[in-house]
Amino acid sequence: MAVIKTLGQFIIEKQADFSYAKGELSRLLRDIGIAAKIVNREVNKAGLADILGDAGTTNIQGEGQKKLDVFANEQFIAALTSGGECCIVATEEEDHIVQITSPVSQDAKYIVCIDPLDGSSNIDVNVAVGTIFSIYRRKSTDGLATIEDVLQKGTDQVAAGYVIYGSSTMLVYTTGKGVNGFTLDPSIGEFCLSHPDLKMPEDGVIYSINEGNYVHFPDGVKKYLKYAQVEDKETNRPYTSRYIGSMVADIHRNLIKGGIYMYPTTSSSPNGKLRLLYECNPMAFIVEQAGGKATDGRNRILDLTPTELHQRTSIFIGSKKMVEKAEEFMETYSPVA
Ligand code: P6P
Repeated sequence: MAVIKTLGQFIIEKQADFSYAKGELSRLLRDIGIAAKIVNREVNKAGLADILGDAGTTNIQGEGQKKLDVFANEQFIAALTSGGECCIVATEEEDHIVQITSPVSQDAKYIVCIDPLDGSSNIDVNVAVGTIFSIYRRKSTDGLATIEDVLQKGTDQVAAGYVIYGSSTMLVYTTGKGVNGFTLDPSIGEFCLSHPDLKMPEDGVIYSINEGNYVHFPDGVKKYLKYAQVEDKETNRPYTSRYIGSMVADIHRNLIKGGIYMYPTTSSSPNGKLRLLYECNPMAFIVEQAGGKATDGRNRILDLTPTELHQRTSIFIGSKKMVEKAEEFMETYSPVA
């Protein structure tokens, strides 16, 4: 009889790994897990509840907000507020940082950057969507935490994770000691350890990119795509193209099977589309902890210095050998559009 290990049990068990604010980080991770279960409940019945379609509002990116991403944003902020371990939330859905000023949170030690519902354009067509989160220590020591506490390099993350609301709902996270995956068992309402010590295959045959942007890609990307499509049995080419339009789902598949996800600069997105703080940094931390690699085509994602809350970057992330091969093409040909 397999022993069930819940997310809560695992977090407590691994608490000894934390050298700073052990109990607080454990509590924060559990708070995120609780909000994920609430969001999952709504995602799973999205077609029934009156939360499909647009909320009529737009986020700072000018993207139409679907009701479910507004709901998800509210749930995570509420969970982090009641948990009391987080003093600031930086979220894709809010133009500015959200100060958690409840008395309990005044001396909270952590900052959370979050994309509450990534890939939300897929909600109405029943395709996997995800939540992405990143956790930093607060650096300031007095008064209210500020944007300076949020603009930290990816190498300063203390934890990062994602939730994928797919054929099953999984929570995958790291605290810098490897990557572990938990699958939600709806019959007991618990995330249970299902993918201990996840490792990304060093190489792969899957590439994920929106080829609709082909004419706008840098030459290095165009050359890499042609390399991927040319037959060469020794290097298992042509590769397979898989693009879901949901970064969490594409990267999760590549984490399990091997592969590379790319969102390069294009002429319409000269700095790339994906956001550094709450999409690329957390996913890069997780993928590196699983043995993969994440760069902007030349520079390590985790080393990039954030200067703005919703800053964008190009990203090449996945199996180490595939990212390195793509970097070779970026190095040889023009690295920008
Ligand atoms: P495009 C979703 O909006 C997202 O941020 C990622 O999850 C996804 O991979 C990408 O953008 C899709 O962008 O331009 O290909 O539709």
